[in-house]
Amino acid sequence: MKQTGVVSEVFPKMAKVLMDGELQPGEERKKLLCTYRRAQVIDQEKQEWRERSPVAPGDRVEVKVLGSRDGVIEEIYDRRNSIQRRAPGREGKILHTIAANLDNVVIVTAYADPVFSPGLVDRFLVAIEQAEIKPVLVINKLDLRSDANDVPWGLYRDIGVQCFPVSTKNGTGIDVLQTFLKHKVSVFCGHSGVGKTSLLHQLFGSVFGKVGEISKATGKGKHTTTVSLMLETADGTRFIDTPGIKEFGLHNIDGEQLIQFFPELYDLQLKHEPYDHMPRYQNYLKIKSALEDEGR
Ligand SMILES: Nc1nc2c(ncn2[C@@H]2O[C@H](COP(=O)(O)OP(=O)(O)OP(=O)(O)O)[C@@H](O)[C@H]2O)c(=O)[nH]1
Ligand SMILES: [Mg+2]
Repeated sequence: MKQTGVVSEVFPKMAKVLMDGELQPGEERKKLLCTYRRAQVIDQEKQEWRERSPVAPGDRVEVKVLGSRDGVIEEIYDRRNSIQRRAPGREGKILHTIAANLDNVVIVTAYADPVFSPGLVDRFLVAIEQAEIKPVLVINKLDLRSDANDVPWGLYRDIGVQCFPVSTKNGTGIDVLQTFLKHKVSVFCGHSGVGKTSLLHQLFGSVFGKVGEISKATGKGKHTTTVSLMLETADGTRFIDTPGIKEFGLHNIDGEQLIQFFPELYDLQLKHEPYDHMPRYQNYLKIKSALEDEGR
C-alpha cells in the first residue's frame, strides 16, 4: 500500500515520516521509520553537487508501508523550495539541505549570550532571498537588555525583514510570533545557544529534546540539539528545530552575482546611485571577498 507523508527527522540511512491524513480530535499522526530505496542514493551520486542525505526535513515523499511502524521511501517529490548550504567539513561539492517546502525561514539570534552577530544573518538572508522565501528574524533573550533604545537588529528591520524581539524567559513577544507562524511550516535556524529549542518549547506548548547551557569559557552554545526535528501542533502548524550551525557556506553563487541578493544595494546599483554608505555594505563586501577567495 502506497501512502504520502512528510519527512520529520533524518538519520543515517533512515528517515522518520509523518503520514498524511485527516486526524480525529485526540488522534496521533502515524509516524513511520523508513529506509530509502537504494536507487535514490545511487541516482544522487551522478550529480555535480551531491546532497549529504537523500532527504531533508520537510520533503514530501511516497512511502510503501511495511507495518505499523516501518516503511520504505519509494519516491521523493520535487521541492517547492529549500534552504541549502555547503556541507561544512566535507571535501567536494556536497550540499546540506537544512529543510524543504517552507513557508518561513526563521533566523534565530540572541540579544546577548551569545552576542548578536550579523555575520550569519546576512548569509542566511542571501540563501533565503535565493530560495525566494520571506525571511523572519527573531531576536531572543530580550530580558538581557537594559537599554530599550539599543536595537542592534534595526538595520534588518529598516530593509523590510520581519523582526520579532522575544524572550522565552519572560514571555515577551511569544504570542505575536505564534500568531504570525500559525498554520505554516517554519524552520528555525541559527547559532548554537541562541535559544531555538527553548523558543519552540514555548511555541509548541510542551517540552521535547534538550535545552543546553552557554559555555562560560567561549560565551557560545554547546550544540545541544543534534538532529533536526519537525513538530506539529494540534492546529496543523509545523515547526522544524535544527542543530546550531557555526557557518553558512553559500553555494550556487559567485562574487559578481552576490549583490542581487542584497536588494537594498542592488536597487541603488541599478539606478547608478552610490550604495557604499548603506548599513549592510561592509557585510556585503566581506561575503563577496570570501566568495572570491574560494575562486568564485
Ligand atoms: N536569559 C535568557 N536565556 C535564554 C532565553 N531563551 C533561552 N535561554 C537559555 O539559552 C540557553 C540555550 O538554549 P537552547 O534552547 O538550548 O538553545 P539552542 O539554540 O536550541 O541551542 P543548540 O541546540 O545548541 O543549537 C539555555 O541555557 C536557555 O535556558 C531567554 O529568552 N533569555
Ligand atoms: Mg537546540
